[in-house]
Amino acid sequence: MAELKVVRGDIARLQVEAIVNAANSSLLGGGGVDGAIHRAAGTELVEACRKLHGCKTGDAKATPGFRLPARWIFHAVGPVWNGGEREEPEKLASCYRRCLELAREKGVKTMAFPAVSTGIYGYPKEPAAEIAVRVCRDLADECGVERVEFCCFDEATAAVYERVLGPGS
Ligand code: AR6
Repeated sequence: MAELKVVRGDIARLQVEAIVNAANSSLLGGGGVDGAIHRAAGTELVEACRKLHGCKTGDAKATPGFRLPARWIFHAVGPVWNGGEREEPEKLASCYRRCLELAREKGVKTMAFPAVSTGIYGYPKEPAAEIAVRVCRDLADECGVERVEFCCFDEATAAVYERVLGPGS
């Protein structure tokens, strides 16, 4: 069974094979975790992203990690929260699923996700964490992923993930 755990801090510094970026559909950078990843990876990242010609909501695309410790960055585009009736849960689940599929494609065994969509995009933290954990529990093993780290930037997000993951997380 894959290990699912909570870690605190800046995802750009994590020693895992792939980190996930909470991007927007242009893939050309932005604020939040996207800005932090672009700053840490260096300007080659935006050049690589430009060649991908954007990404639809619910999908994800891979680039190298450039100056990051991680070898890969999976750029996922989460939904903007609009009250929950516009397929936001399905689109968020699809982001996590696509990142696990990219992990399988690239042979990645250790990866980290930020809390996609829960910052600027406004998705409520608790239901977002429930989706993240459910999709990773369902698919990590079949995608060959042995460890998933949920990287939480703030204490409140970490507490939500710890609750959702249950004792021992
Ligand atoms: N490491 C880990 N988590 C972080 C970091 C970091 N360095 N920085 C912020 N977070 P957000 P979204 C957390 O807003 O809601 C960008 O402009 C943050 O506290 O980064 O998917 C993109 O270009 C929150 O819990 O992403 C898009 O336009 C989580 O990461 C838009 O924001 C996600 O917050 C995407 O919005």
